[in-house]
Amino acid sequence: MRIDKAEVIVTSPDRNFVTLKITTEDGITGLGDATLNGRELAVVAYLSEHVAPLLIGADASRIEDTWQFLYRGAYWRRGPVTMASIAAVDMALWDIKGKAAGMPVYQLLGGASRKGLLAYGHASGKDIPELFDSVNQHLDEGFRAVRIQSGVPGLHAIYGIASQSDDVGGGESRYDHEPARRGSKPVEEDWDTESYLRYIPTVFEAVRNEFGPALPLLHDGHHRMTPIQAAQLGKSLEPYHLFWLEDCTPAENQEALRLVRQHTTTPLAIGEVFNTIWDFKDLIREQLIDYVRGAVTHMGGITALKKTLDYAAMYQVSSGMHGPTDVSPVGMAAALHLGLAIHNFGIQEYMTHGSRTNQVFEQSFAWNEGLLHPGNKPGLGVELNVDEAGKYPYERAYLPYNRLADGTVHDW
Ligand code: CS2
Ligand code: MG
Repeated sequence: MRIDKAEVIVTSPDRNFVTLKITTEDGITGLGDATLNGRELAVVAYLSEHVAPLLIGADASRIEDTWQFLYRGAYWRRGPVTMASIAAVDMALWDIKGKAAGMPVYQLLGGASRKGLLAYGHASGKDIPELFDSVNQHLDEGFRAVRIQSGVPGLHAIYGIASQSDDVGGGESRYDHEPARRGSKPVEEDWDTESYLRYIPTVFEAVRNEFGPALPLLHDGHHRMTPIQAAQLGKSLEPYHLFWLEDCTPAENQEALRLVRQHTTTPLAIGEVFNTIWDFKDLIREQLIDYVRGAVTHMGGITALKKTLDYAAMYQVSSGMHGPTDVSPVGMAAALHLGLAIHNFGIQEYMTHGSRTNQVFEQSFAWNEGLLHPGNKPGLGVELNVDEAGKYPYERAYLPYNRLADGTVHDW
């Protein structure tokens, strides 16, 4: 099954997406997601200039060997651009192998370990009434778990509040939050950790009082706290029994989690910005996290993330794959196939894509009673409508950044 073509397709229906399309000499096609939010064109260059030429004539059936060739052969290993590029090739080859075998990818990964994947949605609000509306909307849509993000009095624009982002281009307002903003410069947002630490526990108290003790509630600290602040927040949220507290500290300083663990039993999730198993190894081995947040798109593909999750299983650490709108429908499909097959599945993030995106990417996953299923089409089950994609050329967009009241740049 020789590779005949490797095309890098950039489209921007509701937001920018980078997709690798590999075609074999027998006409079988495979898709891979290589979207790196706010840095999309760097991956386009890496794929088009350095990887695609190496794939022509290669044997599409040799997934592991191709992975090792692209990882070790690059000499310069790891990092978000390299690993998103390798991920796209890996996903496309699994898609092709599934189509050639006439099987959905999860069957190649060992078959289904469950009937569907518990998923959480992004509930948010500038204030409590708006937040309650958002939770109710997600429950009405069938979600059985929700992430809670709230505005903080005194702060104008903070991460995760959908109603702030009134336009993501083309005039469509979204309930789910799309952080990247089209434009020539990133938007500046404000932040103050002390105000946040005082306010967020009161939000969870209100949500528990309103929605009861059983609803799984998640929260994203989005890399903004020092280790002791994260320990404080984890402790103050214990009465509300969170499913997880995510990205409580910037991920580079992994020892920070030891201090957080010493002070709180709130479950911890981390890793959406991680790119290889090496980023997770010590955190998993030392039981410093409970959920692996890596995404197929940013962790070097299905091949690499499966190895990381198999390692995590030895330590009873579960998956919590990153599934925001900047993971394309192809990356999402790959996450669903992997999530269905592994034993240590925890939960899947599920931000719904926009209507134009759903026209560009024809998908076959199912959403039923709060559970996602990848579907049973051969391969990953997603096709790219090239003509539709061609209608939406790339538009420069950036993730926001933060400044504290004194002007200091802070983690966004
Ligand atoms: C977030 C993301 O979904 C999440 O957990 O952390 O929305 C994140 O901000 C974006 O994916 C960044 O591109
Ligand atoms: Mg996150």
